[in-house]
Amino acid sequence: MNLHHHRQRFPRILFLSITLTTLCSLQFPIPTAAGKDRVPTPPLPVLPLPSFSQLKWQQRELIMFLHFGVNTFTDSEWGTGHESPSIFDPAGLNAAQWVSTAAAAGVSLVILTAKHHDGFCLWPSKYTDHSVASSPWKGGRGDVIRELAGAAEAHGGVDVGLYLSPWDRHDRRYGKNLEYNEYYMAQLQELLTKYGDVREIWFDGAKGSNAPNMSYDFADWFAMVKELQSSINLFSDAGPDVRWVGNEKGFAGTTSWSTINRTALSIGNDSIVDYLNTGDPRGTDWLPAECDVSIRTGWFWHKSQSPKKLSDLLEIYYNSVGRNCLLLLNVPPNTTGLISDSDVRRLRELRTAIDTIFTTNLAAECPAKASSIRGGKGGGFGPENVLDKDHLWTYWAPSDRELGHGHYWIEITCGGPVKFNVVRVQEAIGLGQRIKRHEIYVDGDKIANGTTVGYKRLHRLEKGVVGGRRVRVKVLESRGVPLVSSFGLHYDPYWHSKWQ
Ligand code: FUL
Repeated sequence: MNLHHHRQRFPRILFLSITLTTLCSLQFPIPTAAGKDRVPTPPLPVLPLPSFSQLKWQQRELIMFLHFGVNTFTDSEWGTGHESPSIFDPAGLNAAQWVSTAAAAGVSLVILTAKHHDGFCLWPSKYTDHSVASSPWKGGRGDVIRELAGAAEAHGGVDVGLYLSPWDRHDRRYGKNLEYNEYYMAQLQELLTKYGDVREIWFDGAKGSNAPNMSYDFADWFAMVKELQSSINLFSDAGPDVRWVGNEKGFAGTTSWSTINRTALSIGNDSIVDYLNTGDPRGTDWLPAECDVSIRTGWFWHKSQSPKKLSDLLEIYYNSVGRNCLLLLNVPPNTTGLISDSDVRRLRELRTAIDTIFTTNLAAECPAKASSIRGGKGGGFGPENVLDKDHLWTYWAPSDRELGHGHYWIEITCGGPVKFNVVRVQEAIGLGQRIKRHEIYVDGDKIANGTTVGYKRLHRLEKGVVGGRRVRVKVLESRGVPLVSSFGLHYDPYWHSKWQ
């Protein structure tokens, strides 16, 4: 009796498991008990995740720094703090020109040095007379921040950020902990309550070696900033929202994690620059890197300097935006108070170049397939998502069953050969940064490889233009399953590979 039962059950189990396997491999949406197709849920996020403000920030890609102040008039980079306000007289200052220059370059955020290390304030602060109020500009009634905020509002689409140097070479309170921290807090409060929305605030860690000892109350400053402007991003070497990339060349690491351990960071600490540059796949904090670099040699305007070549700026773009970083490009206004024509022209060229390269995705019409699909075809996670216009929330997700096998791939096959020299890959970072190692193949030949991808990874092909029909992105290692949100093949006419 018992034996008979066993014989009966064995084929049924076999039948059931064959049916399930067949169903899964056909990759149809998973049927529910009620017989209805179940829409598959998104995969679990891999922590940490970006905040809403960090995601908005990341999508800006290119932002602009405006270094402007007494140094503009003294031809120096670090003012002594002894400059007389009488030298500040940018007679033709026109913040609308700064904003329109930024907008034409595709920049959606401009960060102005409200106060640099010299202590001179570009707004009439109530807490010092070392400001525009003591200058001849507009008879002492000017306010550069008001001009910028007004111009940005009038233009629309360009947000304002501010830099307030902690190191102050002018103010006598500097070095007296309580007094200077109070002064700094009071100025922060002015800046964050008088000028509308401020989207980013820069806390610079620089300090001269002979500067008086001073211990900044960063924790209190940061807390107050968030209370006054909840959606602002705070930048410093150590975040809390955006971190320094560890150099001023505009280059992120070839490995570039937006995750890091904040407990390992401190402001103005030279020993952490490499860690800042690469981030940390085991990091418990989402703290993406910002690449700051100047369009000229110096941060401030100098008559003797001119903007970098377009090819250098493109190199910077590929090594920052193309490595999961935001590019903060400094374009310093001159003594007239305008961005010089040469810089305006160079920025326009840069925008034209970026648009020329990236507006057309040569893979856009090519059918895509993948190693597996979460929930099967029609479940919303197919590889076709990597070719749509959304670079964040529609993505290809492989089946969980693939987890740990390490052979995830997506592949596009075009009707005819495509000629390209740039490959773009993007991850759905809203669910965490995952990819640790990847390779790109064209018709079976490996043409590029790398570690991280993050929001955006650009491979400018060393060997120049490649022609092929089938292009595969293979993910060899990842934290959880990889989620690819966008993929592109592009042609960069400005790229002259040393192999060509
Ligand atoms: C540095 C400063 O010392 C430079 O003058 C400049 O402002 C740069 C962005 O940050 O730390």
